[in-house]
Amino acid sequence: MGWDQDALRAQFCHALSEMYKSEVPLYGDLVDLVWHADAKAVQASQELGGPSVINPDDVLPSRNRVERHGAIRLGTAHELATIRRMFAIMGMHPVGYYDLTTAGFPMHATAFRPKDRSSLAKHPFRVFTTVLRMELLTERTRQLAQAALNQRQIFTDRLMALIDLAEQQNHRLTPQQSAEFIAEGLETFRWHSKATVTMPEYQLLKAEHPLIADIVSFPSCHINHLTPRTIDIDLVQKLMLDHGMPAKERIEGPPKRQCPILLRQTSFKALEETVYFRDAQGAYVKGSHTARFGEVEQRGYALTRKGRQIYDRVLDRVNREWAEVPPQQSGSGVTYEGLLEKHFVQLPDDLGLLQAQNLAYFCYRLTGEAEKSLQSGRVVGLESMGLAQLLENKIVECEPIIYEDFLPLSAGGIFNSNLGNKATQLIMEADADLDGFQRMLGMSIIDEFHLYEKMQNDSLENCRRQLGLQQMLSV
Ligand code: OOG
Ligand code: NI
Repeated sequence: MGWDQDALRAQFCHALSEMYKSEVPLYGDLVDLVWHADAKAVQASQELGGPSVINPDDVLPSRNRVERHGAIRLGTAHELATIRRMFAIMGMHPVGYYDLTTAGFPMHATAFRPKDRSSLAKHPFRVFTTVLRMELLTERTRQLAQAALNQRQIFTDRLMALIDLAEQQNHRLTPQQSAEFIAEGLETFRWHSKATVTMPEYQLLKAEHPLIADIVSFPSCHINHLTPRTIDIDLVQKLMLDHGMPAKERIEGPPKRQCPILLRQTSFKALEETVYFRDAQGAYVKGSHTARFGEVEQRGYALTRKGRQIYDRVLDRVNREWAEVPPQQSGSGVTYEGLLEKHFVQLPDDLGLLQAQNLAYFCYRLTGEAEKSLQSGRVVGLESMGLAQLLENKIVECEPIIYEDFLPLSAGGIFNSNLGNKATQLIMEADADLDGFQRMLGMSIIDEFHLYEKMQNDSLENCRRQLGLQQMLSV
């Protein structure tokens, strides 16, 4: 078979998932549970009948069944730049900048993912990639972190050679090289229980922030979670609790809605695992580390900048009100979910309104009717119609575009639930540092809104051409 970047990405994701299942068996249980929940959700909707019946072929195309995201945490510019080169070979590019100081972490992030529609449709594997911000650490921790990070090499020599080779070959690998690339690439993400620092050093790092210790203390950048996608996250949350999994307290992101938006996430909490530290005599002493977990996500529609502003504002309001609910009043009937429901009415829960008010992104296409009419002759009066009328007259139809990215506050919630809710607040009056991130990365980050807008505009341009219209169509 010839070169197929999408297939390489799919194979890598599958291999990583298998490796993580063997490392963290509870993740395998979670994947099974998601399959079970999705099957149940489809069945329940079919029994219910009516317009909301889920057609498994629509909702669970091959993409949903294989869909995963993962997360890694890096320490240095060299690590970030090399990961960028490695992911590029699999058609994954840095999209979006996430400032995590807003959630209280001395870190920032991007997501490596496919960027065009056809690659996303084939396999949307994405990796949330966090980098430590050295300048935000205290002097002592920074020195320790730098020393530990400078002596580790998270990429095998063979992987480095394969990356060089691929870059010389126009980002292509032979089948033999692809197989090697997967095997060598997995090593970067593999778990190692032998720390590169001593126990006192680990404790020092951890006291400043548990995530600093996680990033700095080990010889690889172990994958810290993988996340299958579900069509019913509320059911998954319930099943996790029923099965006695250590589920986090609540689902992150927007509430359950008719029109799902952005991203809802939940996870089982990180497990405490045995690790070994070398002592002054070179002998290993037993300790423990808590970092690795399993997560589930339900994806909804991508919001425009305008829609996203409303989302951010509403969520901020909810969080502020929630922070004001005194703990002793937890029996007062005020729940976080209740606040979400109450305030999210500000964001229309109706496909037509989301479209008409330009709050979400859509792909447009001609209706079957319109295509037939066009084939049998000209459709008159088109020139005077704008997009709204074309939609109203059922000449054009639209479908919401799925959100392919992440949410910084939700990420913070996921991080936090894995820190035993100790939420160590460190420096954090710090500003975002997109420039600094891009310097470490060695290239610019792609703006996610730009990608959605382009998909929408391309689809509108297609409609325009098919209809033979002069003027451009816009929302
Ligand atoms: C990344 C947390 C962010 C998500 O789904 O929002 C994330 C991490 O824990 O390293 O994966
Ligand atoms: Ni995640």
